[in-house]
Amino acid sequence: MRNIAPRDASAIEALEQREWLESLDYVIQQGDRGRVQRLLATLRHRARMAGVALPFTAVTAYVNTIRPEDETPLPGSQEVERRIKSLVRWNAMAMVVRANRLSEGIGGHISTYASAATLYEVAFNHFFRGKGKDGDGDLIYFQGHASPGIYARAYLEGRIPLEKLENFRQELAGGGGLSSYPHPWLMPDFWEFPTVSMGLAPIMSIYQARFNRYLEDRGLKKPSDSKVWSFLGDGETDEPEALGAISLAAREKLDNLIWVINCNLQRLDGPVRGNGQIIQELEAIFRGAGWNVIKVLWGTDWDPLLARDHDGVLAKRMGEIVDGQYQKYAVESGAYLREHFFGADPRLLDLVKHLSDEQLKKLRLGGHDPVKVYNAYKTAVEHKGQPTVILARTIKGYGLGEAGEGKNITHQQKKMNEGDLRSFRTRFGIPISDEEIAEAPFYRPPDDSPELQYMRERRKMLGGFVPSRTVRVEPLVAPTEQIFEEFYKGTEGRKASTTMVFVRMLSKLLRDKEIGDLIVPIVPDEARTFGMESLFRAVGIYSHVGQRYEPVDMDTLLYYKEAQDGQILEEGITEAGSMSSFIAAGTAYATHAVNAIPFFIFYSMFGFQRVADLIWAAADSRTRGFLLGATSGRTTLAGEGLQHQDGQSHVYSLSVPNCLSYDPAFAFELAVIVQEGIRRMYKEQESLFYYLTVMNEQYEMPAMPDGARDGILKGMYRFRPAADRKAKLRAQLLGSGAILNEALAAQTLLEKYGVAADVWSVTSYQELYRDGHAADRWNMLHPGEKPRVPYVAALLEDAPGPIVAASDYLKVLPDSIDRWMPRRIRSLGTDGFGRSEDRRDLRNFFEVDARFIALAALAELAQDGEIDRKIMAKAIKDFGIDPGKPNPARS
Ligand SMILES: Cc1ncc(C[n+]2csc(CCOP(=O)(O)OP(=O)(O)O)c2C)c(N)n1
Ligand SMILES: [Mg+2]
Repeated sequence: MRNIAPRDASAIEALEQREWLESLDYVIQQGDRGRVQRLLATLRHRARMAGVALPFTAVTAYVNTIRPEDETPLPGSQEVERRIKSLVRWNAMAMVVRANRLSEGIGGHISTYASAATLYEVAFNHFFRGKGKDGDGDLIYFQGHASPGIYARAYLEGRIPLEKLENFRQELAGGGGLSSYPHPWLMPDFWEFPTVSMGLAPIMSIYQARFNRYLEDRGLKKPSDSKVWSFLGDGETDEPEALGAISLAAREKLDNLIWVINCNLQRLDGPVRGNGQIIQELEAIFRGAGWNVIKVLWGTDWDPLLARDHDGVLAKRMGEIVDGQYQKYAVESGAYLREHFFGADPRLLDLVKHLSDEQLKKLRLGGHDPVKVYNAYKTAVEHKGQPTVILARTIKGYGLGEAGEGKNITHQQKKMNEGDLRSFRTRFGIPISDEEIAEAPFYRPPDDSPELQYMRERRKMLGGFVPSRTVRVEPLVAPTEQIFEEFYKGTEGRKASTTMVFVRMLSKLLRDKEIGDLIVPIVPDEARTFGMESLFRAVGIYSHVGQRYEPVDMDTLLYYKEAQDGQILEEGITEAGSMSSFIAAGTAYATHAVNAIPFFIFYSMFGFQRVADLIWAAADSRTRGFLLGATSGRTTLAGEGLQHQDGQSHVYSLSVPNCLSYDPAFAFELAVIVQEGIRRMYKEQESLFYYLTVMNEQYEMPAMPDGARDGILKGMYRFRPAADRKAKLRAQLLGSGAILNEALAAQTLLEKYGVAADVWSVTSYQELYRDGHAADRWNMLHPGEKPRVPYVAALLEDAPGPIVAASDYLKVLPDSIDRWMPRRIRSLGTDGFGRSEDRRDLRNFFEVDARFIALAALAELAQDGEIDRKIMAKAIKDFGIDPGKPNPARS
């Protein structure tokens, strides 16, 4: 090949580039963007095939995604909307300031809403759809710390009275108040979704959008184009849950999902990425995951500057400033901006030479510009085939001026002095006089003012006020007794585990004519572990696109069947995602008037321990349904050891007020509990959910003793009384779950020592504990009335002898009911780290087997002076117990 001189080479390249650009310009001018895209894709492919490595870039320039020439003007009156927004701003600020004057330190946030006001107001006036007549509106996750703004708007709309506004964060005040953050539990007619534990709203919104599709695909809800909106902070995106499921949203093509990330570049302590650019970082992540990304960085004021930026110096400069520096520009003067931002290049200085310092200071950011925000939302709503994320740049504490705008302290600013208030008022044109200003009074124009009329009109056109939670569901007919009958009979000699029993019960419920369609089985890649794989074929695994492949096990009876109307949500390995599905399904009675009945079955250890905060969110959301902790019990799950053996979930679950927890031992117990749960949640429409532990030890399931039903639900009943109730030596043995069998075996062991023991099944320490405390409390407050007796106290009132309680969970569970016992309870449990072993050795290790239960009873009898301590020593020998064994609680 002939050598080309360097000068010639660059000349050739320049020529080449010009020719190629001219060709490209020609195609662009034809006006078909698809053609341009295809052409470039073909070129890229050709280069790659020829071995040319192309650099990967997931980010676009630091400018707006939507070009000014593609924008549409904002419909309606920008001026009235601006005035409405100012009124909301003022009242939101006043709420926090006034609350803190009344009660120092009561808290609240001014600056989050101040930065997000435009993002919300544009949506309220043009996009958020209320539930209207057909009940199918948008589902909106409001950023928790922006709640003052949402309340302030509801006040202007006439939905929240002044007294309540005065009682922001003082919910116990006379007449009631407003909860600090969105809590459906506390304001069930207003808030739909709890959002304040950061990171949870984003993941919940993804699964909510997917669940909306699920209901449509399964014919349980009319198809609609309603959207799920989630508003989050840029700092919030550091929570693993926030971004952890974004690929699911893209994979499922959830174009009914829109995220708005308020990129004020700040979190609580300081900048989100002082030395970097959070917006570019997020753009790369979301584009990489397959989302439609819309950057709204610069306001309309910047458009003419960018239009004249022919050689791209301005865009380049915009892209090289780190966030910490941008924050500095936000608090500095126009002169500073000129010197430090534009001063970097004479061409930049030239671009803005016609603007005064004052005008420079006023150049607005995209997230504060209604036209830019409107166009972003419009594009998002119309976008097909992908979820959309809007990255909107704003200033934290916008409008607070010296009191905090853009400053690092702004997140927690709750006070405004008279001067601050005066400037805020003047900046936003609120008609409050200098005399009144110090009070920071609320301001609401007359009902017939153009602002309030406009607000109401817009909301009427959009289907009503939001947020608003309305339950329109009809109570469900409870499933027939028939479904559960076989479980009352027991297994008649066959062995089964409670997990197997549960799966059988679930299959029967799925086939039920009344409620079968409403059952939503949710499982995170453990269906085979729990023996649920028969359901794959029976009801199908949900997939919006059906099954596009021939499953490898097609020729087997139980093949892996995916279907568009599949019923099972097989979530893969994500407990957080499964929990989010559980919440979406368990609140469908409120969001879609559908009585969906979710059963989320997980490895018990990865439930309360792993995703307890989402379980708390479920409680706050008034979720209904069943959580199933499978392979539960620290000594019942053999082999797996420390990593998997759950001994604490019943302790965690005790802290969730509307969660009822049970540790059933037998099929009939489980049947009674599930039947009652469905009745209470779906027929009586109570806001409860259930946590049931099911185990994998197989044993014969007995028939239900007469009269046990009530006790099963209340938490305890006598399963097998002592054979000789007149015996001199008596004891009471309490067992739960699989450990009940150990108590029964201990009953036999004790007979050899002349001790006649009653055996009780404790299905729920939580229920006993809650009932006991409720009675104590009532008695304390009603001294003149006949005292109430806690259920468990009445049950054991005349029960003679020591009381020994054993479960597969921590000793603190039985200890929790000690107060209502006729004598001190002796608790056996599984405190300590688990081990990988078989069941027999584990129960020896944790000291919860029949021998230890019997020995504990003998020890109590010896302490009472009823038997000689030598008998204890004999038992230790007879039972082969090693007294020198390490304490499992510490080893
Ligand atoms: C899980 C969790 N951790 C911490 C907090 C406390 N917190 C509340 S707001 C906040 C900063 C929020 O910053 P960002 O997400 O950027 O929202 P902004 O107010 O800036 O819009 C923090 C740390 C919380 N609410 N939840
Ligand atoms: Mg922020």
